[in-house]
Amino acid sequence: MVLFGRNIFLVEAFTVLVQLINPTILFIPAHFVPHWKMTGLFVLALLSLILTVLGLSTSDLSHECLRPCEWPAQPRTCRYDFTVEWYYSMSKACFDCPVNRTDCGRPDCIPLNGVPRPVAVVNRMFPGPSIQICAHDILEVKVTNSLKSYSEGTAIHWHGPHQFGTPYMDGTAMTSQCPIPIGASFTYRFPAETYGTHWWHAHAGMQRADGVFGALVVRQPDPREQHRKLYDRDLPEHVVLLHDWLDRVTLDKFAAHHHDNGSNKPESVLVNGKGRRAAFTDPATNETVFTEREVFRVQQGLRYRFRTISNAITNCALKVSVDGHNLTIIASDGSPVEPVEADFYIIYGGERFDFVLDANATVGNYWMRVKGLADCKFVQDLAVVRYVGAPDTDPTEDEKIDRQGVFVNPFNQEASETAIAIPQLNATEPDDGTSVAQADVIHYLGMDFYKVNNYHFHEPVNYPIEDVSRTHHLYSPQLNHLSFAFPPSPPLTQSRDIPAGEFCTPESMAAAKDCVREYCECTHTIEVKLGQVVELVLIDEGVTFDASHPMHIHGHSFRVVALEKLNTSTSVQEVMDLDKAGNITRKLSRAPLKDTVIVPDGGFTAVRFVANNPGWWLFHCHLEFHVEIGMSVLIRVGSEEDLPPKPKDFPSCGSWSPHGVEEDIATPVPCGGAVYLTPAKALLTLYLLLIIFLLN
Ligand SMILES: [Cu+2]
Repeated sequence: MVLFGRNIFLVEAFTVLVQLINPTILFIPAHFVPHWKMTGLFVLALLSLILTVLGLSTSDLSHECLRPCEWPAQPRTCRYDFTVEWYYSMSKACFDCPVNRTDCGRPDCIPLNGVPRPVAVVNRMFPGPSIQICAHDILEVKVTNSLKSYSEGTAIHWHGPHQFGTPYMDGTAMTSQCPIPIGASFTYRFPAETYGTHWWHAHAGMQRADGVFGALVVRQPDPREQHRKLYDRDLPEHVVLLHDWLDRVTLDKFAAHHHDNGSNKPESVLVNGKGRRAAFTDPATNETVFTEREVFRVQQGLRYRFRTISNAITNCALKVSVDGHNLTIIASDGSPVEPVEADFYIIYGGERFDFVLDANATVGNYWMRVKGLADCKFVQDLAVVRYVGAPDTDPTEDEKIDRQGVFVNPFNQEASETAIAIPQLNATEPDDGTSVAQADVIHYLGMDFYKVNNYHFHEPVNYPIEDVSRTHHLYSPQLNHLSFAFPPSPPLTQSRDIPAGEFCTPESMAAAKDCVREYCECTHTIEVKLGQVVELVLIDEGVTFDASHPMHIHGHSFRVVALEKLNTSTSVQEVMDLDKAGNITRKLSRAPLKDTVIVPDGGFTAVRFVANNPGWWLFHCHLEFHVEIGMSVLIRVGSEEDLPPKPKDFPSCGSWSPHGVEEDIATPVPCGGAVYLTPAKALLTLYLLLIIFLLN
């Protein structure tokens, strides 16, 4: 089997069990393994196979939907159960991990980087279950909220799938649905029509930042896969989730940063939830030991497709490279691009990049370097690319080497021969309606951190921004000088319950307030007509900080038609003037399709999409602290009549205040209490009557 065979289930189950017994014996010939272990392994593998066949496997990579994708497609319904709860890394389930490496693989042990802290997780896994299915499968995920001790609602967003015709399944709390209450469940069900490397994450509170996320890979059958000839293997274990990580719960850091002068920088970077930070001492040898790094195994002579996803939550651009190898970038955010060979690439929060690694080097161990930039510049993580036949040891190359050369997706830097910006990539999907000379509608969206009295963090009388020290200033990341506030009910399902005054535009707010000087907060909404070609020109004025915002759209992919860094700072007016003078060149053919894109600080990014998916779609910065305090806007596509029918008995929620009681519609209870005759009671009565009758 070229991709991976059905026997992956057995192999995978076997591997997990081998790891449980002793990870150090992996890939060691059988005759080196003690006899009792082999017998134990065989029995456990057999048991595991039976459990897998019965659909009771505990591992996400043994799901029946993880299979070579058939052509023509034979869709399956892929069911998952997600239980979201607060848990703990390095918990008692970890016993003597990492001193005893075997203990790190115990059930429910989440070692992370060795630092103990509360984590929000799905099924006590970190990252959460990896969903890997085929295009057109029906994905059905029952999410149960068990976040008891924190009493938070939750929702799971499918980051990448367009939800065309199923907007109710987008999983955005207070936009497409009510948060799932504690103790309740909500079952997402939608056809996986948007192929490629995607992911899922909580879209309620800051749970995503504390661990509620995982991969969602939608593969295509070989004949449909444009770059299929470029690689030999597309393995489920080569899905790579990258992210920054904090030593404490995100809310702690958020509160300290926003209400005081606490840091907003992460303490570490993790690869697939693994990293090294806390040092432990082995009492037997007195040696210092750490938690394990992620290892990716390759066979010399084969070419591998790697799928990387960034769940960065802070202003943390990540630079990815593999020592001794170049990377051939073939897709971003699920959409294929013409292959580009690079030394490294930079990935921002919410983005995905797929690359091919040609395992053509000498058999050995090579660092996969994930180096932090921006607010992550002092942290990095290393994983290992290990060739079959190489020893089970770390590479010897200096951990601090910073790879140079040709790269994709520059960070706050102008495009050049060596710095390939996103619009320089060429989509391989055919052009669409966005290729017209002039979009139907253009919205210029300015962004920066503005010095306004955001009353959530600066009470305007007692501690206004101008009265506290510079280190205590909270600058508001806004879009067109508006901070987004979610309405009291989700607009997709309960627009009639929302007072009209909740929604706003910069123009409607300007009538009441000077939002440049005063803090303005409302449900900022851009309305577009169904079928319109919409262009958003995103301008980062870049005056306050050098932060860059990765902007993510729900419900669509956009074409990135222009991206330019102009200076250390700019203004909306400057970019509008440039445009008016014809000085912004748009790429109108084969512009890359993405759903998340960076806006250079002191520059602009222009994106276009055909508004063909009716709904209310959030468009927002993907940095957790920015979206949390309103760096979002709703894009309403079409009208109420254009929406697909709402699923029956869809949950609702909203504000309430006392205004009388409901009319008493209960059936009057007869004297002595009501007698309700159910079929069972009727049968029993008949039976008793029959006995009495026969006995007489
Ligand atoms: Cu941002």
